[in-house]
Amino acid sequence: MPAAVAVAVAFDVDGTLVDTERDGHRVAFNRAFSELGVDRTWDVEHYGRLLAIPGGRRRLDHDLAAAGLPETERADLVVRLHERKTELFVEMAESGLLTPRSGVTALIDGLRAAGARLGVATTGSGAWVHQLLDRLFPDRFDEIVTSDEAPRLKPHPQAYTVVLQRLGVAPDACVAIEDSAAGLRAACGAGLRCAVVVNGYTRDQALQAADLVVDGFEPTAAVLADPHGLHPRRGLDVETVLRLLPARGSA
Ligand code: XBP
Ligand code: MG
Repeated sequence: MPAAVAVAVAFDVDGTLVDTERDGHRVAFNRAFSELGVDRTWDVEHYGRLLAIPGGRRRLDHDLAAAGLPETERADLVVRLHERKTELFVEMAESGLLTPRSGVTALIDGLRAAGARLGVATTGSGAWVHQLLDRLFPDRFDEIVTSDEAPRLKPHPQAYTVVLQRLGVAPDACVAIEDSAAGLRAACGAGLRCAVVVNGYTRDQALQAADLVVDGFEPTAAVLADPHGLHPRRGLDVETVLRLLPARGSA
């Protein structure tokens, strides 16, 4: 009788566990600009374009360079801006302003009850990731990998490769839950199956490589109203996630 194979689910953070970008990180960046006397404001549309650049520090450097700031003046300013932005984002996390995406906590608890090991693989900085996850998802994840442990940022697969090693599972025994094309590429690059839960910034991205694309963790009204259950953009429940894994040994 083959032993049961450990399975795992690795969650992305920004845009997946919490819809952090538009009203979280973007707002914190703008407050840091204002506090440090930098004449920049990232509106929703401009920040959406900047999200193509992984990592807040790189995003800042790219935008200030595009605004004509020479590298000699940018280097120190980018570090100070990102440090202040991170402090402001932690304050936002601690204020209760940031909440889990609807339905994601129930999925996490259901996967845990089904015996899956749970990990996090994010491009975000450890300084705020641990604060946010401790507050919103206490004691739910077995391993948390941030840009501190995986400095090669998505779409590079390093965050997923590291979380797989720490969880002790093989790539084909793990499903990634992502929100973006960059995260999808990182998960696929590490050999994981991947379900994408889109959001306002990622809905129109190229997601053809995903094993499943859904609008949210809970079925939308259109799905519930669909008598034949054929609506393609259903929610994401435990069985749907575990069905993405290849057949595995049973106890
Ligand atoms: C999203 C990112 C991060 C955040 C900002 O990470 O690209 O850079 O936008 O956080 P993921 P930092 O979707 O992988 O969770 O400013 O700490 O980089
Ligand atoms: Mg993300």
